[in-house]
Amino acid sequence: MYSRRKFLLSSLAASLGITIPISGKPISIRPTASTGSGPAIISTWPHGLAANAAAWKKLGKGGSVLDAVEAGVMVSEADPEVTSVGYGGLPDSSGEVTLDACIMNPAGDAGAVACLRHILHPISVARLVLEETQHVMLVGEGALDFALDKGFQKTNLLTPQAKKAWEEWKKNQKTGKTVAIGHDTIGMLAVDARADLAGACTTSGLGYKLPGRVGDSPIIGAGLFVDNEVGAATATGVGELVMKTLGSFLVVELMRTGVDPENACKMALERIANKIPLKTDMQVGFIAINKAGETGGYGLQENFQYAVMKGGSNQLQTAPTLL
Ligand code: SD4
Repeated sequence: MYSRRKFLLSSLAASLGITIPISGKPISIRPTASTGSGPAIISTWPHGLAANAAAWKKLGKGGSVLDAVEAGVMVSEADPEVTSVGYGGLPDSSGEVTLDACIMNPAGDAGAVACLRHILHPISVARLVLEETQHVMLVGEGALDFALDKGFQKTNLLTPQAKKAWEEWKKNQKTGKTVAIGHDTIGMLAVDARADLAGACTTSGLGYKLPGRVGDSPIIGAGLFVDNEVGAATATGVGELVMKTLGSFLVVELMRTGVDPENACKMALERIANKIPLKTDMQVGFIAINKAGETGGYGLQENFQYAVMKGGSNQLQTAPTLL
């Protein structure tokens, strides 16, 4: 178990950029994954590159940091090749595509939708929940009615490819074969030239989930958290692990103690690994940014990548791995 003493010591070590031996085993604190002052954008997975480019354009044209993260993740929502987000997302076990999304602005205001069907851009509905209601989250039919009321159109989100994959999955369920379920939720965090932060997270959730299942992505503090005094974090992967540990909130709180973004992500993964029995196919990735525009990410398992855009350069990074 990760004790309070270890936690405090490794936070201190991280803030000082040094190595402290704890329980005879040195905890090595690597320098932060990337440093610099804003504006900066970070987002999950390789499709984050295209999303970052769209977000950067907004920032460049004088858009707000909230406009930037919304425009960024909309690229993945509309991309049929991205099978965990929006159009083209894998459906639930009954063949329905249901979407979860949330967004936070520098003031700490939040909007979210969960289990929303038929709407291409759930992130924009989440933004309207933030801006035009006194609530934080709308779900299911209520979220759909709200979206239609606001002028969103119904769209068929189930692409022929996703339908085929679901049919294959159903066949394999009968024969007992297991099927890998992809994970490429987009979470995006941005800081602008005034050091204001915003974040957005949007997903179709785990493929073939139980109907009605909601993951971490629309839950403020789990899939996304922004605190304009400190930084922001977002998550991808098996949402149940992130929800049980309020992962993104934890990453931000670790940064508040002085831990750099990469090590804050690592320590939140250690919390998961120490608390929850894990299966080898369970992935979780966190990314984080602080007010200075420093960014970092960490994966539970191999192959977690994230995209960072700073000073006009947009680059894919492979995150270090905990297990
Ligand atoms: C969820 N965290 O619904 C999401 C899934 C995900 O890429 O990340 N997919 O649990």
